[in-house]
Amino acid sequence: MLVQWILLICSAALISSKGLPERIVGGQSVSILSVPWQASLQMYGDHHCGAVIYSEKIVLTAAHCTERKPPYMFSVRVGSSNSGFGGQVVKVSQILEHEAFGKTFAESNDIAVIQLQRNLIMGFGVRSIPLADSSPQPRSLAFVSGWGSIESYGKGSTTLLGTTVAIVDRDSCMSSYRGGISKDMICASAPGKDSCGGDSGGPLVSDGKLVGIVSFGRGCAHSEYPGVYANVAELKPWIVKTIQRL
Ligand code: 4AZ
Repeated sequence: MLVQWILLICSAALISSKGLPERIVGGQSVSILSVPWQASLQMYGDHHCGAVIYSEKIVLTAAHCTERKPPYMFSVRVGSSNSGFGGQVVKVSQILEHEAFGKTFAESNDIAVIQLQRNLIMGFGVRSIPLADSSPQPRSLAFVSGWGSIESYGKGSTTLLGTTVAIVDRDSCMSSYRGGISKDMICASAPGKDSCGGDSGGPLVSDGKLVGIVSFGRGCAHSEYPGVYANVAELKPWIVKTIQRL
């Protein structure tokens, strides 16, 4: 009887500690049904980075997630709130990274187009998202999601997390990063909230459009360093042209 009580108390403690709102960084659990364009880019079957569903055959991610690695190492999981099981898993057939990735700064043009071996079955929890045509205004709210760490240098989360951040104006982001921000980047932050390691390649969505792809930052939720994202509106001509080449 005593053993049962100890077990019960231990499991209750475990469950309640998992319920703490210390997710993505400063976020909460979200269902794939509310961010159905979110995908997990897997390397040898393990979550490696986020990705975004563009169409049945195409997902987008960050170039630093695929950097020079061959397609056979990768697959994509969609339609599941958990990065380790459920939904659909489809193998990658081709990866095209931005030719100017890492040219101006280490993370310039941090975007790659991924073609899948077979079509995704679209439906509940599996949907594409349109690309933004113009960059959102500073202070616009945007939602970022992923299976990344809940703190700087921490472990990834197996359940999907998300949080709301605000677009930061270019000049103030420039001064935070001492000029290392190019036009193909856009910054976003909120006190105690941020994307983090393992969220890279995932979506930043504002007003129903994909405005950013998680790229980098100094630490996570650091008050002086916003999260930096590939600026989808600026990169849209490259994305469209590259998909036509596939
Ligand atoms: C990373 O290492 C990473 N705070 C991604 C996003 C941010 C920081 C680090 C933004 O993948």
